Amino acid sequence: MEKASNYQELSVDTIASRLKTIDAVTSRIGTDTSKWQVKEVGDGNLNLVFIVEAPDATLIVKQALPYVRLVGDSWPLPLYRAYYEHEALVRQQQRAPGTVPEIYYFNNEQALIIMEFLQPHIILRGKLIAGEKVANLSETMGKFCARTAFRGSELSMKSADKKADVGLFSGNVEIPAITESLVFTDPYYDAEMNHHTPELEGIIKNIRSNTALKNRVQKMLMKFTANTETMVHGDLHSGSIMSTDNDSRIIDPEFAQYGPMGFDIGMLTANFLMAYFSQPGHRSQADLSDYQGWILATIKETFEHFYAEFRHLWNTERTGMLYPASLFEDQGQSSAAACDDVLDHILQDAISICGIEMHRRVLSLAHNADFESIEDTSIRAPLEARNIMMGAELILNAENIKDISSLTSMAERFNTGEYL
Ligand code: SR1
Ligand code: MG
Repeated sequence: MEKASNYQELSVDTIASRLKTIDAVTSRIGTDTSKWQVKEVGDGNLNLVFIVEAPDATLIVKQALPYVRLVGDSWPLPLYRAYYEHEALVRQQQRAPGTVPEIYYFNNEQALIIMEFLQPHIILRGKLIAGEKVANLSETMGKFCARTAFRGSELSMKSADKKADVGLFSGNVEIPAITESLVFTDPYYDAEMNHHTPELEGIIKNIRSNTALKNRVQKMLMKFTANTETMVHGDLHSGSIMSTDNDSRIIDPEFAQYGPMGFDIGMLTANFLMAYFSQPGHRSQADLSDYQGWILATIKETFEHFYAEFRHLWNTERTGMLYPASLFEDQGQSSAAACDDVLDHILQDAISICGIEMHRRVLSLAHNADFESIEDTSIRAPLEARNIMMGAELILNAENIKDISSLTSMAERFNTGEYL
């Protein structure tokens, strides 16, 4: 890795002069910079993101900042994270082809990735808030989670390659540290940067005084840091998915690391559930139950696609050292029960992660627009309370939730609960 000593932050005004000599750029959008239109559109918590539009093509230019954008330069963050994001994109493209943007150019020193502009895709979270359905979403996401989980693990990879990759990604220290504190720890005490809707005070006090719950969450954190089953996206929420009415792509894997196979699908489920619980703040009774039903069906179908694809890969691509055919098929014995067992273990982790993610988005620093955009806190707070209560149930009773229908039925029950 190069040292980021000559790093210079891009701006709308400097982008043309900075990019005009890069072949990967000019071969796509030409050399006449007077025809380039540049907009900064980054609305995430960490980076600069520019759209550079020219008559024949448009590019996305993403540059890491040396600090957390959401907080400011009081929270420095290493630029080397762009290196890991690029490495993660390369692996995701190999493991789940066609689901991530094509990369055109990477510059480590400038922490810069230039990639495909997805059009007419928009951030999925916006669609969920607007009540728009996305066809094929569950299939894309279920297959993405299954393919990246399976193909990044020693079910598929050669052990030496996988261990080398774990070693490589273990150099990315600061980004997992954000997840370790903001997701797993800060929600459960009065951490400095936390904030929450004032009406939730009583519920939050109960959550933070529940030692059984904190014990469970810390146990999951121990797994998150020690278990390197596969390369996870690491931040698979609805702001990391871009969709049209029938196509979805996955972006922004800068939180990638080796971790539990259930991490991504668990975090994704939490974000679908938060979209579900927040719906009464976004639409009238007339189309509420239809849209909420679609979200729950999406969760269920995402898992169905995940299971089907994982089983398919198990039967066709099990080339790693785990559960080798020599122990099963070559002996004339089925490995189907072993696969079911692995899937049960993934579901258990996913359920716990799901509950924890549901908590952190209303208790910790980085909230989501699903709830935050409901301005009237007397409407927002009871919906967030349902989300918090279900999150606690998921964390405390993960092992009793044996299938995804139990989880969606539970969501319907909490969706009518009054907790304030
Ligand atoms: C300080 S970063 C806060 C959050 O933004 C990212 O998208 C991750 O979700 C992280 O936890
Ligand atoms: Mg992000």
